[in-house]
Amino acid sequence: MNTRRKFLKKGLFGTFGFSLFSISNIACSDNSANQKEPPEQSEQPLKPTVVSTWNHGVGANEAALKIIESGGSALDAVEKGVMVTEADPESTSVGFGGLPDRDGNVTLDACIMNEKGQCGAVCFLQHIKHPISVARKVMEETPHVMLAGKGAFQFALSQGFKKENLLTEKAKEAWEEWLVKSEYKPIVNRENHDTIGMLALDQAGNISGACTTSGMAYKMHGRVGDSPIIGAGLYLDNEVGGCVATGHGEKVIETVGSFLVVELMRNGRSPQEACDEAIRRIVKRNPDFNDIQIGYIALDKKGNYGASCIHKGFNFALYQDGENELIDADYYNKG
Ligand code: SD4
Repeated sequence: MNTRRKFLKKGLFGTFGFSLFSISNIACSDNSANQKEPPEQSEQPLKPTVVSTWNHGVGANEAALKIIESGGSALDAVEKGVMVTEADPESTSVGFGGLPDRDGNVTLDACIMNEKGQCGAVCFLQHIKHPISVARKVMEETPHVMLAGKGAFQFALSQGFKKENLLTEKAKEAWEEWLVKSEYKPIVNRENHDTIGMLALDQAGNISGACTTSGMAYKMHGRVGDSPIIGAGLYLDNEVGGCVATGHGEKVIETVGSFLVVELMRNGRSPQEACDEAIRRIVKRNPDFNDIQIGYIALDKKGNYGASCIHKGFNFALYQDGENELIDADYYNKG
């Protein structure tokens, strides 16, 4: 199913005032990723928007859009939005129910960033269901940006968070099955509901972002991915826009992916062009890119968005103009 095409139909015949940007965005998705037809940037007035990664983004957006529609802040929206996925035991790559590391521990990474450029993060955090809220507390209640492991856990307890067992039966069974071969191999588009990254643009024109994950399944104990690292899993600048990443975290860190996308936008690229370029940089450095999946979503200050990935299969949820829909991202590997 080409959800972008469905989206275009709505844009042309259904939704009042849908912008030219949507059309150019779709045109871009139909081109080969190597063809450079720069999508037109809309000069439309501000459009309050929420974008987030994967199928589970739709439910997360629902919670976020309620806040945006009632005039709330983008920061509250992204926190409340991703909390939906963190609490969902069916989502085996975020929060409660996340697949454990190779030793059977669920360890969580998250970060949050507001329109003032302030940020907070936790990594290698265990036993706390909502790492995103701990990350926000780090931002608001400490002089630091990131707390890790035991220190992050102790801080969470001091802030009133409860210690919980996050390893569900389903995740435990999957891990026990994995133990038989104990082969670590990240799988492209695994289960199609990985890390949740979200960007929101509120009615006041401010942008904020959040990113939260249980990381790569069966990783080494202590491994931290891109998701809690400002500039890698998430970055934004309220003068320009923001970006979130999902996928093979090591490759995102190596290219400081989200920062790169925002800087490309600052230099005049559209969100779509910036995401495409950041994906090409990873492909260029990794001749073995067949085994690597990365997805980026970017949003600028007017509500123009873009998304790109290496292999077909990455999708994202977009809330804009009263619609909350799943869209297939453009992808590099058309061969
Ligand atoms: C990580 N980027 O820990 C995360 C995992 C992820 O799609 O997003 N998977 O590397």
